[in-house]
Amino acid sequence: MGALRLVLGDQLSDGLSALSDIRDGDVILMAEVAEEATYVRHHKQKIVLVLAAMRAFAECLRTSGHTVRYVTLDDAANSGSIAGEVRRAVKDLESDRLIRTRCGEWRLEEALNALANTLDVPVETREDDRFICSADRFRDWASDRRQLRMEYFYREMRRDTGLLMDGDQPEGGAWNYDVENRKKLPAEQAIPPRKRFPPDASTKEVMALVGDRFADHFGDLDGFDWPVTREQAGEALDHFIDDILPGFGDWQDAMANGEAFLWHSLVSTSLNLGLLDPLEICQRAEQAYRNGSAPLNAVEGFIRQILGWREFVRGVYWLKVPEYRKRNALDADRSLPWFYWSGETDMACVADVVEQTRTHAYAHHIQRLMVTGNLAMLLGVHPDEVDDWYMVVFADAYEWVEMPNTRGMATYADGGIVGSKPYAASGAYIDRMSDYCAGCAYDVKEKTGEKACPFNRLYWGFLERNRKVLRDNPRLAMPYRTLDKWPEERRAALVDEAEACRKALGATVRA
Ligand code: FAD
Ligand code: DLZ
Ligand code: SF4
Repeated sequence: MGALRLVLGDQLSDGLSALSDIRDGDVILMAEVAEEATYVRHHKQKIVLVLAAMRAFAECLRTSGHTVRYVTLDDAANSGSIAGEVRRAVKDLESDRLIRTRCGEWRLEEALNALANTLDVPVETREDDRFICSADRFRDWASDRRQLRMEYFYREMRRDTGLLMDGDQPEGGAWNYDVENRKKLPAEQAIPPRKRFPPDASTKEVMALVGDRFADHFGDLDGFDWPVTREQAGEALDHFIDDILPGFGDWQDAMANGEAFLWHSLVSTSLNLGLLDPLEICQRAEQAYRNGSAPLNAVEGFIRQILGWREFVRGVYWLKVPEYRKRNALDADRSLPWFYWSGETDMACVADVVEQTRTHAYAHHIQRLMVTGNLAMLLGVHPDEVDDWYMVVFADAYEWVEMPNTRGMATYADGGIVGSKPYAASGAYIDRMSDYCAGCAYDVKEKTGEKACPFNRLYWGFLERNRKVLRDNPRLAMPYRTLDKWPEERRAALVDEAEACRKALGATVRA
């Protein structure tokens, strides 16, 4: 008899609140369950990542002297769900209480709250304190604001943590150096090689299991090389800080055909599992600036992603869920075109993003936002289908971070909670930030007709179609002023042009 302490697949942190006061007689429960791999049909590499990291973490716990009940996916008695495994463990071990850390996703949190009402033992649910800003702190910050804007939240977090501060002023005199972080990659610019982590014997075992059980899930398995232990995640971080971070700022928004990683940190997979700590990463980046090995635009830009965006979207998610999951401000009603899965499209930018996503379960932020996200918004794809795709295809996907990015930032389905305007853009943006258009079957200079870049064909029709919701947005005043100067027939023709493009790309009205 002792406490049962639950550790979920994305709670692989030594300092997890559910483990903080562990004592002799307590048992840690970790369970590989089919439900977590199939509630959305995750990329095969995501499943391998989580299960391989869980096995490695369980081994560390055992080495530190803890008792771990570890249920494998192929255990004949496995009930298939976390709730089922908790119930089974409480009964088998005659545990006197359950101690757990709040889940990252609302879905599982609800399921475990429902379970608590039916268990015969008390359940203690502890906060997940592996974030820089607690849920309460965020709620406080948000409570007296009409609009939630990341930039103001970020400044407050800078003050709270002292990161990149010079007394009470921002280091260098500005809070944000984004204007310096929008350079296109010159053709001759060498791209640095990245440290990757080929699978060891234990990970290969998981790969065989996943290849067998989830053969029909999206994505390649063979090239799996993500860090799965805290040590590997630490090595990857060292490599990023020492060799890559100096170029992070300049090329943050750049895209290059066939180049998945560029100067991005690749820390999200480890960070979201709990193998790395967000504050520690920010402090390491700041140190690189203070000792002169990385410039301010790179370090500020990088810290803002973690201290600002990551903490902000997590706060928004827990503030607005579950209502947020239903938002569809633009009444998007189309289905997701098949090429999002197959990659079979003449659009060079989309084909490259889908291909590298299949290979690595990764695409960098601008690819997610301005290629696949922008296109889904311009096409009017229903947010449920957009969410499903983003949750499936990326190794770092968890609803708390995926949904505010997808339903908020990328598609404006939340009606402006996360972003102050839709990030809608024509092909000119992609042309400016990448080398995709030079090798594309479509013409980025053409605005209409079958040969024209689909982003161009869709852009004005999108604005006209969504006039009622977007016309009064001050940040869209300029394009609407342009539209308003055009006669009604021309505006109607733009809607027809967009409709023809939606049809040509297979964005049909959902059944
Ligand atoms: P870097 O570019 O090196 O950035 C450093 C870190 O900052 C990231 O690891 C991440 O932890 C954080 N970060 C950067 N941007 C964001 C952001 N907008 N929101 C939250 N954290 C951010 N990130 C996820 O972790 N999981 C997701 O499921 C996810 N889905 C996304 C969906 C869409 C439509 C968009 C536009 C963005 C999404 N992001 C998601 C945010 C971002 O694209 C990824 O965090 C980033 O690409 C991961 O690669 P990296 O570690 O190399 O990031
Ligand atoms: C993502 C995932 C997968 C694929 N499998 C498991 C699992 O077998 N066992 C587990 O404890 N966690 C898994 N996870 C992570 C959970 O989905 C995650 O903890 C919840 O979504 C809450 O964020
Ligand atoms: Fe993408 Fe359009 Fe450029 Fe083709 S022309 S790569 S579709 S932006």
